[in-house]
Amino acid sequence: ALSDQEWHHILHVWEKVEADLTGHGHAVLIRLFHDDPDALKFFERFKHMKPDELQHSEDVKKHGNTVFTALGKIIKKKGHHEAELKPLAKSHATVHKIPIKQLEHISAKIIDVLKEKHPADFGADGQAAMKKFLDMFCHEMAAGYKEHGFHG
Ligand code: HNN
Repeated sequence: ALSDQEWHHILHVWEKVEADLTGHGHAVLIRLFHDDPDALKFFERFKHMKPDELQHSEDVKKHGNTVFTALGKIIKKKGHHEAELKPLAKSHATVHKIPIKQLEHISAKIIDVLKEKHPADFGADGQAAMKKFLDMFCHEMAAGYKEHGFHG
């Protein structure tokens, strides 16, 4: 579990993120698709787009907002996020079939983007706390996946 101090660090940088959830989510997705083009194949709607199209796609922006809105809702529960996580584990296991590796990849990109966009509000302690949270998130998603028989 995370300490109050760790949640404080995470919520502090998240306040900055919320000024532009779409921009942050979009930046993370673009980074993910650039560094790991395999990630694109999970998106029927994006998988034929070239880098330049991805960069300008309203649909990719909208999905960035979806992902970051979901993440924010979980973060704000400060560990009491069962009700938010369960349906996500179910849909990502049974409908989207997203391997846990992809969740781990995007976690690393989230930290990279926050480091770049908020150097003053996301120092070593904040980065460590966010990593701990995202590791926990991936771990709990993996546990949820298993309940649905998906071992991705
Ligand atoms: O559960 C749902 O299907 C609702 C939509 C949703 C949400 C709230 C999705 C989602 C979809 C459906 C998009 C749609 O219908 O518009 C798809 C195809 N995801 C994907 C695919 C891949 C994917 Mn994710 N998600 N998501 C969320 C919410 C959060 C969320 N998703 C994630 C990753 C890493 C990938 C593979 C690249 C992802 C993460 C990390 C999060 C954050 C909690």
